[in-house]
Amino acid sequence: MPENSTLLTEYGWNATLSDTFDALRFDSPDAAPGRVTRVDRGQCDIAVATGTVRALSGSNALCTGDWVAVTNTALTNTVLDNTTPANTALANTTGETETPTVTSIFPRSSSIVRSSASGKSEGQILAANVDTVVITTASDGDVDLGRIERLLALTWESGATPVVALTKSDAAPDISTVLSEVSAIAPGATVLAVSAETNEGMDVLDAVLDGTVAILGPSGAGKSTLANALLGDIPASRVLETGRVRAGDGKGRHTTVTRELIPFSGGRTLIDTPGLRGVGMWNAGEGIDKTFPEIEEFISACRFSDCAHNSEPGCAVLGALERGDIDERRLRSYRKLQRENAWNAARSDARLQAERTREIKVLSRHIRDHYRGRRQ
Ligand SMILES: Nc1nc2c(ncn2[C@@H]2O[C@H](COP(=O)(O)OP(=O)(O)OP(=O)(O)O)[C@@H](O)[C@H]2O)c(=O)[nH]1
Ligand SMILES: [Mg+2]
Ligand SMILES: [Zn+2]
Repeated sequence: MPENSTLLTEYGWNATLSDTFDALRFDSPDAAPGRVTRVDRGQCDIAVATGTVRALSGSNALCTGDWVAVTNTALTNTVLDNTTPANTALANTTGETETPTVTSIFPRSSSIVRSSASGKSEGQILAANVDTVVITTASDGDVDLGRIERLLALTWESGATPVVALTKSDAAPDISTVLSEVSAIAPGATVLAVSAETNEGMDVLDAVLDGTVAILGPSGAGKSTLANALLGDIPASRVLETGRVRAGDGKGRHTTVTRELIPFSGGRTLIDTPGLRGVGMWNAGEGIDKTFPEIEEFISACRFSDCAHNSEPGCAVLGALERGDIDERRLRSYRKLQRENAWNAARSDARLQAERTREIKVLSRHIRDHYRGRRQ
């Protein structure tokens, strides 16, 4: 382990990561290990053993939670605590500036991916190396079961463990009904009613959170408020900003704008995230199956292996629906996520195909020009 690794330990540094780093360092012996705490516009904040540095991401597509090898951190002679914005470039002894730069990313133990909001055909990684995802929903208004199922599918697919937190339980008119409704659609996941106001359920929530914890959910669900409650006594400058919801529909105002990783008790870290507007399925087939185990159970019994469970003869899923073994809303939700997943997969295939065709065209033009050049 590098000297003075106490700070990194707060960010989750351990012996396994240290071994990975030793293997990665091969190409850049002066690099130091660090963890990405925030990313914006080609730059990122990285926690290293001596503090936090502002670094260039190099050619790497980084996201919050990534472990990286970064060069030029030795120039950070000022040890920065977490209350100061990270430094930019620092002058070295000869007066030149050398900006800390990420040279490589550690392989990710998990990544939370959704189909990108921009309509591009790639997935967007929301956070990396996450162990627990807290799926938040405010319990004082209408609870969107379909959205919880989406987030469950995304979480199961990532390899992280989901915990569903029904926030603002102090303001819920009937929390026990919400709790049983949501528990019924989240098989295998812990579902808790919590209040940052009265502290209800906060101890239990704290106890089930492990490793790197990402808090996801729509704007106004109370993610940052929950994060602050979990963080407990922290300097005022580190308290996350929270915002009131709209009076009419209880929607939030997108107060949080970056995904930020913060160390918290027990060597764990917390990632607060901006409110999610939409969560598209991306390569989430297994996650979807795990979200709907009572449907998945029947699929192998369908007559056709490519059964879409719509009207196909010999469909075991529709049989189960008729017998009342499967809930109709669940089946609709399942079909919707499956369709979306298949569509996004086809879209990315089509794009890869188009890219390949274009490459071949460019290549053949090069070859043609090359031979033409030789003939002249
Ligand atoms: N009554 C009550 N209100 C809460 C609770 N938790 C959060 N709120 C309120 O809900 C509103 C939104 O809280 P935030 O923590 O900013 O929500 P957020 O999910 O971080 O929202 P974005 O950053 O916009 O995504 C604020 O007015 C909070 O005071 C709670 O446990 N009880
Ligand atoms: Mg917030
Ligand atoms: Zn079927």
